[in-house]
Amino acid sequence: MDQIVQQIAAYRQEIESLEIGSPQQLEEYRIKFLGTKGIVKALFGEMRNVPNEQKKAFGQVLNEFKQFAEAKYEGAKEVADNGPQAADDIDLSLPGDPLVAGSRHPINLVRKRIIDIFHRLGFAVADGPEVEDDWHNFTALNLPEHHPARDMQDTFYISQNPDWLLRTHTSNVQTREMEKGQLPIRIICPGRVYRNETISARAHCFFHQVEGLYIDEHVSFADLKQTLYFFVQELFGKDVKVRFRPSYFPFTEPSAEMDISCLICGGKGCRVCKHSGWVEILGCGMVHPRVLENCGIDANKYTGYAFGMGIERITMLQYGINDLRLFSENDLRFLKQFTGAV
Ligand code: 2U9
Repeated sequence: MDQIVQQIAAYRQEIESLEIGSPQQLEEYRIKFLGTKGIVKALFGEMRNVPNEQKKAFGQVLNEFKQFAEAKYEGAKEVADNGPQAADDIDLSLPGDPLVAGSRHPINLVRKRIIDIFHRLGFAVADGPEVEDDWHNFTALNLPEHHPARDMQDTFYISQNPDWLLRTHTSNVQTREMEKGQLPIRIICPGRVYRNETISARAHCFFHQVEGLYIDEHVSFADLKQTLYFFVQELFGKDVKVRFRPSYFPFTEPSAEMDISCLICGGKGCRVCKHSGWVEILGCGMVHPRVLENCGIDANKYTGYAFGMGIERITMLQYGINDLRLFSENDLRFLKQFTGAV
């Protein structure tokens, strides 16, 4: 039986490589393989020589081969009868398949709104690398060597080079801009940042920030407060109240966190604001003189302010979203809810 099975495999290859291009070739094929004196019929005749215990398996091989040979015939006959579908067979007057219009991702919606507001205040958008060296992400920013933020637990390092990492904030764009030495500087830096966090409803290993930097002569904390107050009024409406709380960041001195009155309860107290009436929205401060000097700027002549915010956090507040993971799961049931938003 092995010999016949090998023979069938060879016939299969022959059929596969056959090109049937004319009605005459089609008829020749039919006679050779499917005719009353054809190969398929002859193979079925071999059944009587096969031992009883192998008959079932052989029958299966034969049937599959027969179907294969017939399918080749039917396919070639279809082309011979109707010809291959030509371009002019297509009816262009039929309605097309509907194109479903996409929509902006909520993170990009809010990112755009933030950029537009700062644009009106004279801020330009600056961009920089997501794979950064230690200097631009940490050292220049007065983040000392043993600062916990540098720990492997918090930062993704690039294995080929211990000096490279995935930026943990977009501040690297500002340090690079400052090093260019063209003053004044008035920029915002939107972008993706990476932190080695366990993924949960409140944390992810990547998220998006917008940071801002203004450096010139005589820039004061009052300028910072007024700019940020204008920003939140534009974003959340004129009724929003702000408060600044003292804080600490290695790259700013003095430093503060800015809260806004809770958008859900209007400041009365609810679950979102943990019954305080306030929600934290960003961090800010005057650029530390050591950071200015690190980047080649004369700290006796120039001062500057900086601020940073997480876009996910602002988007969650604006739309009442309670799980950070929704932003990166590509679930259309979530994303479609932003169709039409501008
Ligand atoms: C330079 C100098 C100073 C940027 C700043 C913050 C305060 C801040 C956080 C907000 C939420 C990061 O996304 S978040 O976790 N940011 O609180 N960022 S001041 O300060 C700079 C940046 C660059 C050269």
